Amino acid sequence: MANNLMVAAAQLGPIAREEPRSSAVARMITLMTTAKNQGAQLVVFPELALTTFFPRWFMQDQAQIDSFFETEMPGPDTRPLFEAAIDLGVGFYLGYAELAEEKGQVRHFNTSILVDKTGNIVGKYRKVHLPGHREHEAWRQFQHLEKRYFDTGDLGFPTFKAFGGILGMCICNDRRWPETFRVMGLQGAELVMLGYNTPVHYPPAPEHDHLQDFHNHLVMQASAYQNGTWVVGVAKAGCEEGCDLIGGSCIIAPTGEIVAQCKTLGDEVIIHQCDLERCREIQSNIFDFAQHRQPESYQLITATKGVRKTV
Ligand code: ING
Repeated sequence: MANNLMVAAAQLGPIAREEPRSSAVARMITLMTTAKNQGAQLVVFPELALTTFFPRWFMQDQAQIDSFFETEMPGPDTRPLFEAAIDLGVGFYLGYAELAEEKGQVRHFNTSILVDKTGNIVGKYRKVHLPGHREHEAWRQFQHLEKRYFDTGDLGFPTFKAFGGILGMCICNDRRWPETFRVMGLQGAELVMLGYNTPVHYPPAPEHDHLQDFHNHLVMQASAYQNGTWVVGVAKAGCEEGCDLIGGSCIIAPTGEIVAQCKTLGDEVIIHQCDLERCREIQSNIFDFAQHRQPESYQLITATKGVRKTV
């Protein structure tokens, strides 16, 4: 018995540093409307979709840094997106920079939310794997200061019962770490959504620049297959403030097959009918965790952060 969910990936082209949130929101409403017209029930937007990818610049003035963050969600700039979703009757994943005051502390997170078709936030995730560095590194063509501007996500990798299935979220660099998807796989995730901002040029290893698109799909396809889950990966793409970002937004089946892929580096919608029941083909067979996993042999995975040589 199929359990179909029409999912759209709404890729964004570049967002200029001076582009107001209202402009990014207007572009996302256009994409959401296009997706709805093609039958979408759920629309996935990129990571940090409201502003330019600001970690590419070194900033010291906290007010300037905080200008890229949202203090409320929805807020005045994002409410139109929520209202459009309610009018259209679609849900969405949104990546944004979250400024939170919790237990008397101000925290900064690279966050995503899952919003249902009535405009309720039914899920929140805060990015765990923060790539890049903390201090200005002049040798780099551009900075990647996520470790400077964001706190490590403190919500783990939760899953959410929504849209008729078990859904999970992660963000960008998280997709490169198999632990991300396995933790959600062990919760029975059937569809994992993620947004990304991935530069073509990777300063520490420029000899890998030509492999960025390959690595992007490699990790998402492997993670989909190894956990028997649908994966929807959505780029902020194109040349953004002089920095080339990869595209390659795609929808991947639990078999690891890419079933839909963006062809441009701009604002673009792709859509696919995701039968969540197809997860069973993998989760009840080759990756039936209860039948085949041997956790007693995996203890090192959580016992140590870095390499602990045994020879
Ligand atoms: N961006 C990049 C990503 O993980 C990166 C950082 C680029 C890491 C290229 C390795 C190679 O896709 C974010 N925002 O995490």
